[in-house]
Amino acid sequence: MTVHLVNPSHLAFGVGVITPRWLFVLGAATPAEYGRPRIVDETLEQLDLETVQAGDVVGIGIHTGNALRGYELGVALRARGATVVYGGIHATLYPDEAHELGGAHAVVRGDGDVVWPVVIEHAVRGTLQRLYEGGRVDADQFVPARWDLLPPGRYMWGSVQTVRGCPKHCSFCSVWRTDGQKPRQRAVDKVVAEIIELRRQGFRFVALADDNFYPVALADLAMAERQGNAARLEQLRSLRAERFELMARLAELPRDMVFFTQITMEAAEDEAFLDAMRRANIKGALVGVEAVTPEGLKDVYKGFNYAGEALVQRLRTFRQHGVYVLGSFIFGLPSDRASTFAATADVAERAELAFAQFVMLTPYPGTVDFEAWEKKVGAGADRVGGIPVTRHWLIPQAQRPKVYAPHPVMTPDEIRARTQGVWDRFYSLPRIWARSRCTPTLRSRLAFVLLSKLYRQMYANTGIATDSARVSRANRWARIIARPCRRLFVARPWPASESA
Ligand code: B12
Ligand code: SF4
Repeated sequence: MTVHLVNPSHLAFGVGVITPRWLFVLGAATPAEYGRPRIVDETLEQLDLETVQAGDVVGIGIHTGNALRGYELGVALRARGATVVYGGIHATLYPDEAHELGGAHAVVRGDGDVVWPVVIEHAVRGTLQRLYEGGRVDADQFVPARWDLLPPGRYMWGSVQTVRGCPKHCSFCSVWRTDGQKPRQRAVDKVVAEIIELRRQGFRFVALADDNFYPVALADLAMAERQGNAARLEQLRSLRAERFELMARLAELPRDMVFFTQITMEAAEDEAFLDAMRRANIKGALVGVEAVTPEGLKDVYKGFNYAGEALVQRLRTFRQHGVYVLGSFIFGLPSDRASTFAATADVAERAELAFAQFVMLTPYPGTVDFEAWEKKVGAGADRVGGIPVTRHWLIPQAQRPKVYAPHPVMTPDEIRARTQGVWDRFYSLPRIWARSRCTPTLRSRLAFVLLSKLYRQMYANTGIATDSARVSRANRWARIIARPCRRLFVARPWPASESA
């Protein structure tokens, strides 16, 4: 019996930017007695069904965007006689769907770290349950990833998690509901050990795959103080101290390591934190800017962000402290108007962002936005090929609409076309070249240009969905530039004896 772990994707690029961490965590959680688990990441290459035999156990991890491909695989693998188990955020939200459409024998909700060995044992003994509750495991039970299972030469960045959970409650995000609002921080030693292991394999770039690297804002401390809540204050201070301890340890690693993470904009007010990030070589951060107007921020319950000129200043603060920002913006909010697009592009440029992504408002299940939308459209939801748009992930990729919620003043096509325009403007070659000045050498400027183009090809998912020629052209492009791009990120592996 072989254990297979499959990350589904309808598009394969041959090379991946970031290692999908769950594959290597569940690989590590697979008991040794079942042999070496087989890892398949379809963002590299599609699964060859022939490699799965009757009696094998296949774990398929799905988020909403790749659920349909996951179900297709599950049905085919079940037909081959394999035992099919689903997990991941989408299976957590819709366990019945995986049974009805994905040929599931079992579904795991929540974290897989502790429950996965139990599921395999039940599968082998023939005592499998329909549903397992993996729950939210404590930070000291997070299983460190098994990086020896990595296919060689395929990824640019490793991924290590330092904290799970986020205390905020943004309306478009499900993380605070699934991972919880209580930050679960991993012990510093365990995080550093994994980073060193990745460096031994030649990874210089590591994504800190956290929901929010900054779980305790200065405003949270001030609030606890104002409320005279000594216990809460103590708890927040200790979480904050652990962050500084982690960053101090990262700072001791060789200077060629580069880290990237996701963080809320409030960190810009915390100069001590930003300085610690710089010392730790955390050179980049995805910051959810979302909207550039106060109305837009209100739309997404992100009132803790800034708008207008204050926003530009906040974002520049990161840069002044040596942290380059990948700004994330959402288009299609009810308060957006035709003028919002150019205004957003202006802010992205004036704020000196290194990278940016412009996503169209997608109601993801498990979010406040999704629930409101589903309730509002009800049984009258538009249908594509008989599938209501409130189950958009079940619509085949090529026919999937790009804009879901009706907008008060713009048509879906207008929102899509204007969003595309902003991507095209931000990632035009002259603009990328000008931005690449933020890097020190010609080699790194070239890396910056290649990465910018790759990022745009992989993530600007705003093209006309039915134009499959365009999609495959973009895909081909990404495949061509992905390999040389990867070479710019890796380094000579450390010998096993070398330590930090
Ligand atoms: C790091 C990250 C990224 C990175 C790296 C992605 C990568 N290659 O790994 C980047 C920045 C590239 C990214 C991009 C995107 N992301 Co992202 N990302 C994350 C983040 C913060 C952490 C993921 C992670 O590595 N966690 C650590 C691992 C160990 O945890 P895990 O994946 O949850 O797996 C555990 C359990 O779920 C379970 N499990 C998982 N699979 C399986 C399978 C089986 C069989 C079993 C038993 C258990 C199991 O066990 C695991 C261990 O406990 C999550 C937030 C989150 N809390 O999940 C969002 C998240 C997954 N991303 C999300 C989104 C929306 C995106 C984008 C679409 C954003 C965009 N608009 O472009 C893209 C899509 C990229 C793609 N095509 O996959 C959403 C997904 C929502 C949804 N309902 O699907 C999340 C949940 C964040 C959010 N705001 O809601 N992302
Ligand atoms: S978008 Fe970011 S800050 Fe908001 S709840 Fe999700 S993880 Fe937290």
